[in-house]
Amino acid sequence: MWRSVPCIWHSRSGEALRSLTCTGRHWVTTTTQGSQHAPAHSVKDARTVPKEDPSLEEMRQRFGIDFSRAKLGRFTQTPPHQENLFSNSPFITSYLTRVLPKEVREAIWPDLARFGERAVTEIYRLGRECELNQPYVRTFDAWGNRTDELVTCEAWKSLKRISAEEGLIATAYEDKYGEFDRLYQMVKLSLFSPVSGLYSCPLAMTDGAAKTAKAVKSPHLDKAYQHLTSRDPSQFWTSGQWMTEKKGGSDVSDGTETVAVDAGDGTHRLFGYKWFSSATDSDMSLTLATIVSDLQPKPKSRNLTMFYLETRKDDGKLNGIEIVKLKNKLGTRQLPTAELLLDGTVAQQVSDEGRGVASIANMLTITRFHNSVSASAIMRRMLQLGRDYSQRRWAFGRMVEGHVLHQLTAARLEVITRGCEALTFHLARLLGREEAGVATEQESLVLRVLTPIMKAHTAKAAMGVTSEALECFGGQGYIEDTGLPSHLRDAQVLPIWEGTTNILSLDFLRAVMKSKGKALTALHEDVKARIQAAESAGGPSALKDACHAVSQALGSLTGFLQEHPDLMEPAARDLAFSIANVYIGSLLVEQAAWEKSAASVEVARHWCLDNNLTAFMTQQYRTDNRAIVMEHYDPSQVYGPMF
Ligand code: UCC
Repeated sequence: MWRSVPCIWHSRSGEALRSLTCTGRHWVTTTTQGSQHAPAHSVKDARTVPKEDPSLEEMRQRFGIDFSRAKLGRFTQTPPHQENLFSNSPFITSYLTRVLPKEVREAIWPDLARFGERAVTEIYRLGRECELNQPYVRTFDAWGNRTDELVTCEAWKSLKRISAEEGLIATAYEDKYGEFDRLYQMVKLSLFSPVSGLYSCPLAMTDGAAKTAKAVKSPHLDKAYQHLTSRDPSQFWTSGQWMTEKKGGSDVSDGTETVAVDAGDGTHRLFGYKWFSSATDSDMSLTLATIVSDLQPKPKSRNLTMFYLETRKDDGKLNGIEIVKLKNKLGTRQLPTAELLLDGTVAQQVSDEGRGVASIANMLTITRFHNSVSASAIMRRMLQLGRDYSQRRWAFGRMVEGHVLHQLTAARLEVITRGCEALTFHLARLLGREEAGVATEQESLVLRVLTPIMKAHTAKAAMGVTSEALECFGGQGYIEDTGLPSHLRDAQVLPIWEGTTNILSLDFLRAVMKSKGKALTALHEDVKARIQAAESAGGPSALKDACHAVSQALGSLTGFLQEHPDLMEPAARDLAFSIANVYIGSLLVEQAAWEKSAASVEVARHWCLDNNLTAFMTQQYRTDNRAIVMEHYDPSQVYGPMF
């Protein structure tokens, strides 16, 4: 481990002035004045020794020069190095090896390995540039003309080109590998997402729009579909998803004020205010509005319709849209998110009247997948950086990676991350099967109920893991120049957009109700079958306890559901997380039973045995929780609004 290569500095005349050699415990610095001893670890990496030309010091002394840089010490820390997000990712590579047919694996593996490298080299640099050159709006030109020009950096534009070239959307729609297209795309997206300067967000909505266009089959969306799924950068379009309004963040159906008026030429004109439109530079958007007419001048409640619009007219001007302002957000600042006024925007109706939410739900499903892919990928990225750094950072007499408490902390993060990867990529596989028309009814039910649960679970995990992983860098994790803190800021959006944790927990319940309980039976059968298969596969005996723990947790989940149907709503969140835990347990056991490696078995055991897979607080659900929260709150004793 010690670098004992002597480092010899020369004066201009070539005379050796100083040498640096390592005795094992100490570095010995030999100068014209003698030798100094320093602990070896303080200069262990030759790159950490500043190489000032010693002839400068000689000149200072010869001519009595008083000017010299202040000494800041000798040591500088080597930064973390980046790994290939695909090739060095233990779960993804092993999972794909298990589930992909040989011919598909051989066809896509080189592309994923190549893209994994491109991601952490070229794309990472572009993403960083987007973080440093954030978008802004030039509302007026110098002569007072309203322009609403959205200015994005060149790197942001390059990321659009790369997204098309790499087929980051197209891959899911080309039917090249049938039921595996979606999985291939999602794995590729996971390599892009954590280094992409948040270009992953416009791609999420673009993918959602492509899926919606395919599902709703409106002729008005044919052209859009071609653009959204193009690999040609000159043809490739991105899409917005303008759902959020001031009154309707989560409650879209009751809070949407935008109205649509029939223009009599086959189009509608939209009037409204979209409060949170991400990727304002997109070429098109899907949005919701209530149709009004002379017969129905007041918007009918909960009667939303989906519309398609192109953001610019043929002359390049905005299509009846004003960019009122860009949002000042906690994170995701690379991403132009705006408040938009729609003032006569030309749009095409692309769903039946009143079927807006049901139609745009196609988009929600896909963007929720992207959320989970991003969550899993940000965790993987942080763990990769952290493990490399732990090999370069010396503290308390050894490298950080040599401390047992660090090893345990990092292993816990690894287990959580693998669980999220297992859930996300397994569901991506089911989504691909459904899209290819080969999913069983059970698989479709599982996919519907687990999609919101997956989004909720992975987003929360990403916050915890990213925060903990920053600690692995000590104070440097808090310093902007390292590029690390933005990961935590950006991760905080994951539990918020595309449905908060409570909204998703209720969405899961609604899906269960709609299926008349069949979805829960499907989940139960799925987990049971996976555990039975793992047990009968004769895998490592160390997995027996893990299988048992999952089966027991499944029993306690079923028991709770049977005994307390009246508590579904207050228990929705705990149910969602318990189901995620149990399902992930079954997936990790399945993977370990096949892989049989010591690490995969330990991961499954950590997950299944070291956590309570289910947690129901029956007493809490019945408590007057409002009374706890509102204790000492008196609305007459407040001091006016904040801001
Ligand atoms: O726009 C945004 C920013 C974009 C940024 C994207 C980037 C993310 C990627 C990150 C990568 C880095 S954020 C906008 C986000 N907004 C939301 O997520 C809305 C949250 N609220 C909900 O999810 C609500 O549950 C609603 C709006 C979906 C519920 O509204 P309703 O009207 O109460 O809905 P209903 O009555 O429950 O359902 C209406 C219909 C039903 O179909 P039918 O009528 O046939 O029975 C439902 O089954 O819609 C169907 N439906 C669904 N179908 C509702 N939810 C779903 C679903 N999740 N999947 C399938």
